[in-house]
Amino acid sequence: MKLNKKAQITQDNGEKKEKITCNFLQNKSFLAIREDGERCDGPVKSKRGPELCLAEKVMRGGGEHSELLTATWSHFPFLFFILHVVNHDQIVIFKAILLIPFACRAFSHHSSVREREREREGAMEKPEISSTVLNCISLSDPDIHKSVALLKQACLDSGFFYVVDHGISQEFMDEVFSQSKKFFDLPIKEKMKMLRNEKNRGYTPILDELLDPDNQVHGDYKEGYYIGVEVPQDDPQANKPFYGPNQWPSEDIIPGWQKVMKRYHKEALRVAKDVARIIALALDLPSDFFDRPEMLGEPIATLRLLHYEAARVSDPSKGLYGAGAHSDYGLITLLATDNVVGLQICKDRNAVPQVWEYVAPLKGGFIVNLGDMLERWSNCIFRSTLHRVVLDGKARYSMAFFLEPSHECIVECLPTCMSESNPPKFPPVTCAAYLSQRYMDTHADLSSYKNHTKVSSD
Ligand SMILES: O=C(O)CCC(=O)C(=O)O
Ligand SMILES: [Fe+2]
Repeated sequence: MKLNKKAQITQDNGEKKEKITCNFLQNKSFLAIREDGERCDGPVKSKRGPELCLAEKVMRGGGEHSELLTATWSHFPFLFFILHVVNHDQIVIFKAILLIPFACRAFSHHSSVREREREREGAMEKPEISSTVLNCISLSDPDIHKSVALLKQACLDSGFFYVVDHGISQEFMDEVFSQSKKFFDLPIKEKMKMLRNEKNRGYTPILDELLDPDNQVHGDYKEGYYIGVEVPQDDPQANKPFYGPNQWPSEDIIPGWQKVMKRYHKEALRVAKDVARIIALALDLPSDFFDRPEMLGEPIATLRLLHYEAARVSDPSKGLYGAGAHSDYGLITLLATDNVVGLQICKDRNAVPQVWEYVAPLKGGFIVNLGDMLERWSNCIFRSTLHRVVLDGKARYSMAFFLEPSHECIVECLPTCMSESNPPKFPPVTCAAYLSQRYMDTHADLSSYKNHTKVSSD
């Protein structure tokens, strides 16, 4: 950017006075820097004018950069004039002071650049986000009709519901969270040794994933770890795109980690299949519809541990998110979270403005959401809902378990979800092809980590 003007103002905050240099850029933007070289955030009060400058820090491309906040100078030309003349001829200041009432009037219309920014944000997005109320399905409830009715209503309404009484003890859940934290606490050099491979197994660093390129300035502020179905390298099944051996941190580094994660993967798969049976009933299908070999016979079932770093504050108005808006790809996702709030859903992705609601964490329970393959199977009768993670600087841990069908499974409109007046909305697609495309669209190219892995393995 080209620097056009420079001006100094004195901020008087009652206790001390400090000089602030404002750099005007192409008469449109400005950057305020204090005497000590610090960038100045927030409104600066000056004896000569109510508010002058704002600067914003944003994170871009993984490193810290500063971005200028654009101020429309056309709204307050008088103030600019004051700054301009003060800088060049101190005597003219008295003439300029006469203009202050006009300047103040201009400001009373536009109380501050920041406020207008906020108003603009407000017009795009509701600033106060409420919590949604989700149906809760108990897997131990003997009244299956009740469970089916609750689940069906949730699938039609939000595509999200809670599942409790699933048979995984709280003690074991706590153990899995604690082991997950141990992994993310490792030095980055250690974690990079287990960088995600072409089978999507292993570590995904911060910013690796970009879920919502239209609204995000860079990737998600989260790191993750993928654990899939364990298939030895010499097994013919390992040729399939989503099957193969997992990567495991060595026992010396985190003892017991592999055993805990393998057990959790198995337990979560059992719960997910239980939920799939209720979904089948809700779609007027036999309860074991998804259990058939060509469906969930050899599922692609992926556990993803997630860690949202502390001190990374999300800001939708600036395109900064813990996880960008997306819908999941498969049949269903079982999400276990710690008690840090952050998950938001948008029930109607086409609404303008979009309305986002928080989903409250539920200790010991799963938040379950439907994926895009189920939306395709059900011809959009069941909803695969947009969701994202917005954080206020607290660290957060979650574990997503994605249930997708067998590689060769053909995802096509279910017989109970089409009619003459409601023909299939999507062409049939194989699970593996669909999934490969979705992963490719959202994850960084592995070649971009070449230098990192070289350094880590040195
Ligand atoms: O961490 C969360 O709460 C959500 C994660 C998520 O949506 C995902 O991994 O697909
Ligand atoms: Fe998700």
